[in-house]
Amino acid sequence: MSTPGDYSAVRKDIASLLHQPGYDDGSAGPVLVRLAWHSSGTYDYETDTGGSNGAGMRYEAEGGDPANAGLQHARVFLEPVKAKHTWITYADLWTLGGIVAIQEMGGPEIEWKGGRTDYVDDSKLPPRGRLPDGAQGADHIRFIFYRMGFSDPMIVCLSGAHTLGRCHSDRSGFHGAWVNNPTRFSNTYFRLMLTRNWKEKVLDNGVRQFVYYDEDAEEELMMLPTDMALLSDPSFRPWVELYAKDKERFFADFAKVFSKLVELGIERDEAGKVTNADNFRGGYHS
Ligand code: CCH
Repeated sequence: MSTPGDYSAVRKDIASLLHQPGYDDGSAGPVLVRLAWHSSGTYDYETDTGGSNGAGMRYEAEGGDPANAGLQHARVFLEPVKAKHTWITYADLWTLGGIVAIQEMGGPEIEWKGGRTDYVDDSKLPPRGRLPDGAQGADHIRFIFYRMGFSDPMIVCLSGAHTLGRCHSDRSGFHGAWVNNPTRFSNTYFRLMLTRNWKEKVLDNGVRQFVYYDEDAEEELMMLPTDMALLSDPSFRPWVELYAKDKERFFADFAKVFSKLVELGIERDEAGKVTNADNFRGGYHS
């Protein structure tokens, strides 16, 4: 147990659980990043519903969404941290998990503030279908991300997180990693997207993706149809080119846009205190 509000103690414990030799590429990092993103990425500006407040993935309505398949691994990895620092809300823990993982995997430092609530407000529950479908194209990505208030450059920038982790046939139906060093945060996703000869492939399960066989790594790398849409769309593409050649710019922009992502639906006063969380039922708030 730590002092309530001691987020640095929580950060340390998250960092020390990332090394998971028996899991995927040996790190819990990528799936923690996906948990932070899917917690937040259900937000809809117009109706002010969804977002990380409420940690809705604990319940079947949101946790059982096929788009969230596999994220129970991330939640299980974080459970010992919650058991030790009982004062932290799941909503804070799941967003902080992604932030710490990115930094520990060599990515930028990202601003993060606590205070999210675990109180589930039924009127704020997101319907299913709020998260993007990798089988689709540019119109779909815009529809999903504009709803959260992101612009075209921000969409491209956020997509750079696909330099981390992999697709699992038993979770999304897609298969493989985007880069051959998927536990290191970098701009490799953009560089490979531009420079490799991606070929369409239909997997045995009927799912369509794009692949390139990397002879050095002796591994087949992949891109989703939505990833390839960033290349073919004239408004997205210049940003792919910029981030491929300017790693510093990618890191700086990513830090800003990911911190915006985890703040979706969180209202704060000037001192940074959350004003739309139920303090009595929602656990501790600093
Ligand atoms: Fe993603 N992502 N993502 N993604 N994603 C998948 C895996 C990861 C889409 C689809 C998929 C973002 C945007 C999109 C991560 C971070 C981000 C998978 C494989 C699919 C499918 C899931 C599986 O099988 O396990 C689509 C579509 C979009 C947008 O159009 C954004 C934004 C982020 C974060 C900023 C990370 C990390 C992973 C790897 C997870 C793992 O378990 O290794």
